[in-house]
Amino acid sequence: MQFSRTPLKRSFLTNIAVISLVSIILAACGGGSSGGSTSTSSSSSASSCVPGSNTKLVRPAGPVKKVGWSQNALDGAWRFAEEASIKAAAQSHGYQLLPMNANNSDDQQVQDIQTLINEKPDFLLIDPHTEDGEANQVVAARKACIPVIIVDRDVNEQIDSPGRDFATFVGSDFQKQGVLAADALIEAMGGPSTKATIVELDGTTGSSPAILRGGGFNGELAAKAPGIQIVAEQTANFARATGQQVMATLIAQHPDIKGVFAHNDEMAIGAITALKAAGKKPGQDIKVVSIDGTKDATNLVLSGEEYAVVQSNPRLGQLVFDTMDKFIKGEDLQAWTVQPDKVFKKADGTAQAYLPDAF
Ligand code: GYE
Repeated sequence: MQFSRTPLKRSFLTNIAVISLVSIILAACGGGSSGGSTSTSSSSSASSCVPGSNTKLVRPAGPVKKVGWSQNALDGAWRFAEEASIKAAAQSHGYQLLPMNANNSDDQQVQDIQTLINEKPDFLLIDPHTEDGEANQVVAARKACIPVIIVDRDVNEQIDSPGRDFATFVGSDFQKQGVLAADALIEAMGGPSTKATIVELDGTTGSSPAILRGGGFNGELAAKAPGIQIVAEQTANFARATGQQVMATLIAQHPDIKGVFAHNDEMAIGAITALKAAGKKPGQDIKVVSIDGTKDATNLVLSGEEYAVVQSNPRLGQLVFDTMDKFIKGEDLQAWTVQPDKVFKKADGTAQAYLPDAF
């Protein structure tokens, strides 16, 4: 594993530990009646907030109208589905959305968030490209008295704290997705006592799904099936074409591999194309597992070329805006508002049942 961050950072246990610690601190300060919340009595109203020097999370002063939305990219089925879901939910909640698209660039996203802060929205939603790239902008929004929800990908929580710099994180448990992907690949390859080699295609370096999916997968594989060795691990930036290029090189270098784990469906689809071009039979001599739940990948599961797809539901809009409304009303939020995910395979009928919902 090339990532230095602990793979369990975003696990439930960690969150429970964070939540407990915050509860203890709140209780010690005489505040915070309900356990498990982070953005409670410490948050004040934006009306009494002085932009520039604000140190606490604030709740909007009046009715919310304008909501800023900083999207890291619009480059594949997952992001298009997420974008559509955010836009539809903003509309149904009656908010004006100010959308920005950073095209997979940290520099662009930093600028986008600054532009949104200058627009003085009542709320800001940020889906960060990487954990570190936009972390200072979340602090900038807090200083400017603008409440933030982190959507889908997390920020570096050493820099940004839930309950101080942002109200909550709304998204999936990426670490768990990595564990589920490892379990599926172990099963596909013949069980925990299998001896074989595989390769791993990483998502965007420094992004929370790449860090946590990789960590969850590697930890589970080492613990459950130590005879399955990852002989190469390389980023393909969550992109189909790059996945194809990288896989073409890796299969030439490691022709005997029996499995591929791709951090997302797009890279798996590219990898399957490259494997076939190299004369391999994905689904027979090489098993492939990936994460997302796109229509294209689900169809590959149904055709037998991919073994399983772990869901990462991009339709976060309703949950994001419902959570925002709770915060606006003064309710306490969890540090992490989780979206549950499933596994889709051919053999048990789950892929077929899921297909009509695939994006
Ligand atoms: O898996 C990928 C997208 O952040 C969970 O980003 C998301 C990931 C998703 O580009 O397809």
